[in-house]
Amino acid sequence: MSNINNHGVDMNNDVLFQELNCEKAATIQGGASAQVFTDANFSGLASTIFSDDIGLFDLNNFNDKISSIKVFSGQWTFWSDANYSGVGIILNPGDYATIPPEFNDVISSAKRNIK
Ligand SMILES: [Ca+2]
Ligand SMILES: [Ca+2]
Repeated sequence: MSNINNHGVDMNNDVLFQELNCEKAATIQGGASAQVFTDANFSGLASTIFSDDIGLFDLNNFNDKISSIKVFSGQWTFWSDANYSGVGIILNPGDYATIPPEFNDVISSAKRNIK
């Protein structure tokens, strides 16, 4: 009887610990998954992505203007055309002060492949 109870307490502690870790990670990133910039070196206008996909970067006319990218979490594909079509570049978490010339000022959509 007491063994069963102890096991239950341990499992609850594990779950609580995991939830706290997720909360902490979300606080550090502000819940954002990526950030895009109209100029190289994270300058110009910035737009923060909080969702898992952007069918078209139409907000503030980011379409065909993105020149640098920060990926905070997951693996993303940034596409040259709207709705995840055209040519794609796969980016893992990291800071990309510049992107390959063939993707500069052409990105129109993005989707997170892996969370
Ligand atoms: Ca640009
Ligand atoms: Ca485009």
